Amino acid sequence: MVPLRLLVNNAKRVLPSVRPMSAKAGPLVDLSVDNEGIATLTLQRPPVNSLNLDLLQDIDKALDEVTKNKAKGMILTSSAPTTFSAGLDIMEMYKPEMKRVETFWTTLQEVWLKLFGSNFITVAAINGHAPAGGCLLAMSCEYRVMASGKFSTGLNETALGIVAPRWFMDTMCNTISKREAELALTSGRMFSVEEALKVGLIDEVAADKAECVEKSKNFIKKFDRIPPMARAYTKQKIRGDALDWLKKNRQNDLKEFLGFVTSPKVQQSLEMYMQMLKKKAGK
Ligand code: CO8
Repeated sequence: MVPLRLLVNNAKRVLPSVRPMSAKAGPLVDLSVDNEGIATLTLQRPPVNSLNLDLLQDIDKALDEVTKNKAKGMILTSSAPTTFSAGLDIMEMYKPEMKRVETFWTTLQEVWLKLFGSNFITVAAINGHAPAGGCLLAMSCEYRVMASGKFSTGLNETALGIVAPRWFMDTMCNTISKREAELALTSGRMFSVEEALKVGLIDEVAADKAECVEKSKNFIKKFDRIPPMARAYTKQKIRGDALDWLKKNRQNDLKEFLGFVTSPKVQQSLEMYMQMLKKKAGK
């Protein structure tokens, strides 16, 4: 794996005239920072950015880089034309090798803790479909701008016969009302862009990806006059209960996931679901 590199992002303060910077961060993600200190983390695992172990590990490293380089904000987006992320890679959970699937889940936990709990400002520029784990990533950010189109987002686990982990639910309850979250989670509801906007699952709609990114930057810039420390502490306090729960229950959560993923019934559901996806694609 190519090591992540992130060019210095404090160019505005130190070298005001320096051109916008971009660093190829690795094969599965791209990390760039503009001269205003806004990082863009682009998921680029074709075709649909399904979150396998390698992609999660690259996201994890990229989040460390953004923290280390003190970017003031980060936009999370995707290079795929019509998908933000298809969620967890089902192939990681189908007939899994135990050591790998364990690392897979603990890496997902780590990514969530870093993204949901980041001190820097986070915005998801959702340029396409964002089901399940894709929705989790988007909801873990502080603000969401979604491209208009026939896209959908939501936590569909229940519809697949899966129970979303507690911290997935907490993330949704942090985004929309508990009442709306309960209705959505129990029915595995997928929201159209318009529905997502209405319920507050996304904050703004944009015409296309470029406008998503522009609106995301505008959101980050709104905080230019807010002292960063006060902002970060406030975010930490509001998100504290959910973060503390996972920090204290990581082992149990892993155990629960491993029990789930090794159950024959779940394996059967995953197999049927993969077949359905392939059939849909006419393959
Ligand atoms: N994992 C693996 N492969 C996938 C996934 C996925 N999540 N999604 C799509 N693919 C594959 C397809 O099978 C297809 O493969 P191939 O080219 O070999 O046929 C390829 O990616 C492209 O997919 P599509 O043709 O479907 O692409 P579209 O652009 O038409 O549609 C969508 C994009 C809308 C994203 C569509 O692919 C889709 O709906 N995918 C499934 C999304 C989903 O339901 N994900 C759920 C994953 S589970 C999860 O994230 C949380 C689990 C929590 C576990 C909790 C345990 C306790």
